[in-house]
Amino acid sequence: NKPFEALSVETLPKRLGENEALTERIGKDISRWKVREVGDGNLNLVFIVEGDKGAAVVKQALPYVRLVGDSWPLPLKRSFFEYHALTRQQARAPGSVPAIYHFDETQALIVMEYLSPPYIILRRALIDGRELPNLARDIGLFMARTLFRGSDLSMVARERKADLALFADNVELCDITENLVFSDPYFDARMNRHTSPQLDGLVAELRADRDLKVEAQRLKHLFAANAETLLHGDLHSGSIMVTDTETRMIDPEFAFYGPIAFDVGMLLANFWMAFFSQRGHEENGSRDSMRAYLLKVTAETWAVFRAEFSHLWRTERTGMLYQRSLFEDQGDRLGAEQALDHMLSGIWTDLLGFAGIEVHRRILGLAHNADFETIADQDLRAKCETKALRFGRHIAVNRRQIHSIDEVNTLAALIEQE
Ligand code: SR1
Ligand code: MG
Repeated sequence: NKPFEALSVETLPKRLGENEALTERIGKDISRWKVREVGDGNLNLVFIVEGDKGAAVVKQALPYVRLVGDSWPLPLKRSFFEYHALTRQQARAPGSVPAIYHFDETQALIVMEYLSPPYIILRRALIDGRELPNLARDIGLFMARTLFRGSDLSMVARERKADLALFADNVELCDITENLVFSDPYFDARMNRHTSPQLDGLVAELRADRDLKVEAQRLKHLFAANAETLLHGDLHSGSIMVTDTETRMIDPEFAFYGPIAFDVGMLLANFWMAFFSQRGHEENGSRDSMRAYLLKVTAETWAVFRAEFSHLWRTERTGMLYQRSLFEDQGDRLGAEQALDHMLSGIWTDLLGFAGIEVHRRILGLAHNADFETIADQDLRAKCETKALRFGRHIAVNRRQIHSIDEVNTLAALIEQE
């Protein structure tokens, strides 16, 4: 095995020209290969390689955080976790992730299906004001299936424990989340940046908000200690690709065992941020319909998640938790339903907390969202961000008192109209 070396547009054909997984799909004649580097994420290199027969994506991890540079080293093993998460997601929610053709651990690279146009990143589609009819269904099903089937509700305990040990080594990526999401936004951390100076007052207010800080740390505790299921770990709208009718999840390099509510909360937060940013994208007309659509998507995603999770609970509960022998086999169907209600209610309360702080970190921390970043008018952008921050604070701190997604969406609409 040759030691790791980062690929470049120039070196890729020579270095991967003998790779059968790749040549099988795109053709053997490397003189005909066209290579583009398209990575616009925070961490990795992403190449699209096109040949006579077709195209594929080559994704390679770098030994540092691309967004920051080599002053922030980051281990290559994240590629290993991404590969193993993708294979599990494919097994648990078939068709929801790109097909994987090849993995090279030493070179930290994954060769996978190219989701060609009209596929685009969901975040882009939402900024453009596109309403996608199947989005909520597809994501709701993906989350319910992967999160249920990766937990002790479904898996053989021994296998789950082995898997938990495997992913436990994804320490550095968890560390990013633990700091960037749960702590940094609430003090003057080195890498924080908020781009609208109009937010200074509110930022000071949030950092002095004891209830919020305590809640954020309770959520961090939950994130770190509740190894409930294999999470995607970074399920935001930049980690999802869409066409008008199809949806695929990508980029699970942050995968590890954590609370079910984390993926769901992070995802819903990204819909709410898209909602609060729409006012900044009205150059070509009102986004009233898009705002209504986004709230509908949050409600529908949660409804689909609940329905599918409940269905799996009733039909696939083969793990060591809430065994059928305790309930259904004794004719006690209500007992199993009671336990399901408890579980869903816990997920609901926690997801609101995770969603609230995800909103905060995307405006106050290191890694921002194009939803707000692409609003050219600084005052307008600051207004959108302020509303999102207030919303995030409210749902995080009051999460135990909020009982339905309609309540949350009513609140979001009220704040948005202020
Ligand atoms: C330094 S990495 C910053 C963020 O990018 C990733 O997509 C994760 O969301 C992470 O928190
Ligand atoms: Mg990513």
